[in-house]
Amino acid sequence: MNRRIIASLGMVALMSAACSSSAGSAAPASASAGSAAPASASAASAAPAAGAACSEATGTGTVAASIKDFEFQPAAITAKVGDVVTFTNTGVAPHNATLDAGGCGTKTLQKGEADGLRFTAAGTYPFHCTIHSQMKGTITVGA
Ligand SMILES: [Cu+2]
Repeated sequence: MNRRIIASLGMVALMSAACSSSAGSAAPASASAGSAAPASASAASAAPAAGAACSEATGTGTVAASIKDFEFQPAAITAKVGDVVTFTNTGVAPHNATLDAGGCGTKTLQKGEADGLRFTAAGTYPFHCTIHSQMKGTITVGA
C-alpha cells in the first residue's frame, strides 16, 4: 500500500515537473509581459509565432507614430505590407509597442528613442505597452 502511494506521488512529481518546464518554455513572452523592460527584448527574439508577420526593424520607417506619456498617437495606425511602423517615444517614461499576440515588439524606448516594426502580412494587430498595460493601440496592415 505504502509503495503504491509513494509510486504515485513520484508520478505526480514527474508529471508536474514535465508540465511546468514545457509551459515555461512555451510562452515566455506573455508570462513576462506584465513585468517590465526586459520583456520586449525576449519577446522580440523568442517566439516566431506572431513574429512571422512582424519583425523588429531599427531605423526610420514609412509610417510614423509617437508614444507620449501614456498613449500611442495615433492609437489606430494604418500601414501596408512591407512598411515599417516606427514609434518614437516623446514622453518621459520608458515605453514600448508589443503585439498582444506576442512574438514581436519594439525595444523599450527611453525618451527620444525610436524603434520600428516591419509587417510582412496583412492583418489587424492589437498592441500595447508591456510596462503600462493600459496603453493600447491597433495596427491595421493592408495588402
Ligand atoms: Cu508605456
